[in-house]
Amino acid sequence: MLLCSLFLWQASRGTVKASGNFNASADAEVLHKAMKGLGTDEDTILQLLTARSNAQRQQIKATYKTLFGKDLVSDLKGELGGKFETLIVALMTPPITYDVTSLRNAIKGAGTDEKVLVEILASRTPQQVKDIIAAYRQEYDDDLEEDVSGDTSGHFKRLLVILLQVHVTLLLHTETDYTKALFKAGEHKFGTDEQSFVTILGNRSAEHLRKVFDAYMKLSGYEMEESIQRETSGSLRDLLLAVVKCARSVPGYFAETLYYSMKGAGTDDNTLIRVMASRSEVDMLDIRAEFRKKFACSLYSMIKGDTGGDFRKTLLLLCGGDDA
Ligand SMILES: *[C@@H]1O[C@H](CO)[C@@H](O)[C@H](O)[C@H]1NC(C)=O
Ligand SMILES: CC(=O)N[C@H]1CO[C@H](CO)[C@@H](O)[C@@H]1O
Repeated sequence: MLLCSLFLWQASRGTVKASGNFNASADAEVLHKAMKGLGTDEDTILQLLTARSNAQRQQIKATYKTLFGKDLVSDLKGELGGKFETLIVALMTPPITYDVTSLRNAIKGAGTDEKVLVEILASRTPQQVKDIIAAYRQEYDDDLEEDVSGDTSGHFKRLLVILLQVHVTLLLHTETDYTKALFKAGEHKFGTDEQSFVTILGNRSAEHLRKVFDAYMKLSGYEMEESIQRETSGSLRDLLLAVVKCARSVPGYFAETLYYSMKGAGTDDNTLIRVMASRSEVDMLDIRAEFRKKFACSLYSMIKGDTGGDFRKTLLLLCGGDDA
């Protein structure tokens, strides 16, 4: 019941929607024509793909293969380049596969891209995490938890592993017990008992965690975020903050993530692409609303001012409108 209404709610809060009179063959032909001969009609490609749901894009890909004997994504890669290509390929990838690929690259690349681990594992629903673990095993014949453990350390690793263990029993204690433990962990003691933060925040019920935050505020006089800022550092701090922010509001967390990906000199294109591609069908309308509440400009105007060309145009279509 809850899952069902959550799903309906999510499905209706995206900016990208399934096209009403969809014809995969017609779309495959349009894309083929846009890539035929000399030069590429980028505008046709980006207009068409942002006006289809991810599921429809998969149908276009299959039909393209049947009609032309070629892989649509390979053809797109051959014609496009740079961050525009990365964004289009992201849109062509099914959501779970996209998360799995992002995690794999974050772990297996040179060094570990902790940002990607934090963003995906803190924000996805328990069911999505389950699907990600299964798809990761199927795709790479590896265990995601083992790979994450092998690449991280300390309490950061411990909380990531807890977030991956979606099957563990939740909510055994009352809020008051938790809050007292947190308070003892964060504010009463000299130094910090990070283990307590990690264990308590690893309990994935957002509703439960929000009650804990309220009780914590009453008891300590501090917001959870303030205590985390003061008592922890580095990747662990980033992960704890992401978990707290996602428990308060997932769209709010992504609004901040998008803002900081574009703020200051240089844009974090990978984060911008990942969030815009993965949330466009889920909760982009809510992200825009949260963005407008938190910051002095709209998401639309910030994207417009920060990037250029076909890449910018595609992002603006995914954003789906301005909020003055
Ligand atoms: C879909 O498009 C193809 C190619 O343009 C066309 O031949 C076919 O009749 C269309 N199908 C429908 C149901 O409109
Ligand atoms: C995932 C997680 O951290 N679960 C914990 C939730 O809280 C109970 C009670 O403290 C723990 O036993 C669980 O391990």
